[in-house]
Amino acid sequence: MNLETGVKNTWCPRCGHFSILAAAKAVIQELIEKGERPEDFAIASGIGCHAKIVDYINVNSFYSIHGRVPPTISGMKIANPDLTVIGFAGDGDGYGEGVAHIVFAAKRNIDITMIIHNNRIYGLTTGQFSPTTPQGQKTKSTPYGNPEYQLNPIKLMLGSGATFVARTSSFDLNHMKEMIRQGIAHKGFAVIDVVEPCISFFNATDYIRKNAYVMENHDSSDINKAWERAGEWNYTLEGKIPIGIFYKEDKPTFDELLLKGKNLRKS
Ligand SMILES: Cc1ncc(C[n+]2csc(CCOP(=O)(O)OP(=O)(O)O)c2C)c(N)n1
Ligand code: SF4
Repeated sequence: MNLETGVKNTWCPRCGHFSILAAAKAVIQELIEKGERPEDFAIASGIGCHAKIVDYINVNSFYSIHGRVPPTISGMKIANPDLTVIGFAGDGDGYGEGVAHIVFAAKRNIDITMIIHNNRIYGLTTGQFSPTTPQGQKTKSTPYGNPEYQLNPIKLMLGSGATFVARTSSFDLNHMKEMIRQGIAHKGFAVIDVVEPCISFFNATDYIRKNAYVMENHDSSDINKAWERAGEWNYTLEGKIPIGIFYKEDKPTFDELLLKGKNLRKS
């Protein structure tokens, strides 16, 4: 089964979105080779350069509206709980425009996977600062430097109740694939923050390449340790970037509880 769509790719050369596409496609392909059918998957994206990803993967997909990936794929999951649903969002899309949606999807622990293309800038609209743009960064909309403090989405997701919280780097394809594999396998709300460059408007290629490292000896079942590790890097342009699973917990999912409730009402 070939997941190519034949649609012309219009991302800038070396954009981080390419490796996210390669990793996501490889993992979906693996699952199909293990017996899943292409129609067992449904994917959706928000609005931004990242969103074009749904045009480039040949499974059922929906190009949604800005920030609304979590409710879109939540609806898919509730309507057909047998589907594996994966959402793709940008940092502007997921942590800015749609921040309430991602917080509430995490709070509900609905069984969906969100992959965040975190280039720390609004790419499609040509370089305005986003929630994860470091303070002081000069962008098109902050020519004297971003006056706002940047958001740490790992802490946001831990605080919202997400039961699988991971970070990876677009420069480590194998690691990215492993995080996506595990995120999809996780029963509950999984979020994978992919740190990547926007070549045209925030090219942090060298910094990310040089500083991302895989966490070792981290106990991902301990929320306090997860919080501590999340504070090691605060989405600046300084210091090492730990990647891996910060936190993982098994607990009943929203879709399970909702459907159980429905069955109970029927009986
Ligand atoms: C409700 C709404 N507000 C604003 C926009 C304009 N807009 C389109 S894409 C975008 C930013 C996308 O940035 P991001 O989600 O980080 O994705 P990237 O382009 O970097 O991949 C904005 C503000 C819109 N389409 N809809
Ligand atoms: S503008 Fe940035 S995010 Fe958009 S395609 Fe180009 S490099 Fe990628």
